[in-house]
Amino acid sequence: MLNRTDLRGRTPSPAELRAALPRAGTDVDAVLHLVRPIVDAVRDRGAEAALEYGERFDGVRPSAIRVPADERARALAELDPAVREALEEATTRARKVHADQRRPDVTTTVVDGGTVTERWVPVERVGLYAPGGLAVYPSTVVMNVVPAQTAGVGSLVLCSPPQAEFGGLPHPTVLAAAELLGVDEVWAVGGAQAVALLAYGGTDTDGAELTPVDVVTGPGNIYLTAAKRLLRGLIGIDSEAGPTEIAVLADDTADPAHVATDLISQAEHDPLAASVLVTDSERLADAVDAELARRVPATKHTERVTEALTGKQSGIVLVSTVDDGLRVVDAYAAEHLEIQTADARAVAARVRNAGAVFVGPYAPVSLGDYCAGSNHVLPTGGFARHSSGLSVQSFLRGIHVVDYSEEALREVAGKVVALANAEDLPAHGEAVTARFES
Ligand code: HSO
Ligand code: ZN
Repeated sequence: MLNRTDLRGRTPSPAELRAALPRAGTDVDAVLHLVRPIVDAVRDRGAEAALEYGERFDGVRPSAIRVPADERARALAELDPAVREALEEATTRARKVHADQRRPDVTTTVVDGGTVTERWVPVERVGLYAPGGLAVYPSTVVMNVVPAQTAGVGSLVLCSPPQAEFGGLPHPTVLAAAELLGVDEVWAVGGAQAVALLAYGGTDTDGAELTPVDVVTGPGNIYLTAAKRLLRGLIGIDSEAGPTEIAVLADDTADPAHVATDLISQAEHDPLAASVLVTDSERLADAVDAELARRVPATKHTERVTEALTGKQSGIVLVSTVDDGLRVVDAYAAEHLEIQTADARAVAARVRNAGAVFVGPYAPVSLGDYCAGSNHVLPTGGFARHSSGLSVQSFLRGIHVVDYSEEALREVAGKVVALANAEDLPAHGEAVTARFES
């Protein structure tokens, strides 16, 4: 059922590969003109405008943006104990991994009496986004909150769209996850209007202050991404997230049922999700196709899975060797890359571009989605060539602290003056020499 691209016997350049590979063109620029008026309205009219857009797009208008504390406590009390236990396990594992990401401040002694310290300081206040839409994502609450808390962010706001079914509150599992993790505030607002309200702040319907944040992270639809692009600068953002992607690099040793179920698992997110198999084995390709034909009609979300798998963004890429396959997956730079080959560890160690790599038969992407300890907010659309997934680092700034003694400055004064004069900025040099005029 998957489209095939046959690259056997060809040696395309990375640029040619990128053009030849299946990929959805999500054109964020194309919706900027729709999102700009929303952002402007929220800037000018705050919560009132955000609620109007919520009514239009989510079909419900909560009485206030900020979710009352008792609603959060109730959601947690009513949460299925098995889900609570699973969320706690996911959180514990994520905390373990993210705690190890913390970097110590580093002081370098450049010369006697002259030091530069890189001091890692968390941002003050962040807005985290958990999407609604086709599915609900309490796991995304974990993946956003854990690195922010581990970084030491002082104040956390979680935004999630209001749900008509739940009287204008975000989904109860999202509320429960926020409560479990100790998020400071939850706002019932989604999409572009959520990003704008986080960036500009405003006054809630009950007169309470909605204080702006410094950074907004978390995945969402194309309109939310467009709002992040428009507001970047006023706020910091994580990598722009598009529809989810899985690439599997597999050879003849892979189990076709594993490959097929993993391709289906990510296709389940979105009709625009991408599932790509790269293999040097036509036999495996045929077997995976046969598994898909059998499993897709039986899966719960057949319709969106079928749309995703048969879309132009998904497919099988046939290559001559696993080495050629590595070149293909590097050019593709998938959000998630599974290596299901002989000696998978050695192959995985050679991957250059991917949001996250899953090694061997027992590390499916859905393990990483929930309980591996790794983060699942990852770069999509080829952004893995230049960006990382969400981590503690996403919430820290490295501040250079420069500390020089009189002697250390005197020693280098001539060099500063020479460079300042070379740039025709003599006042820069004079700021140094003035200190040594008696
Ligand atoms: N695969 C998604 C994350 C997710 N999956 C959440 C299930 N729930 C993007 O990495
Ligand atoms: Zn997933």
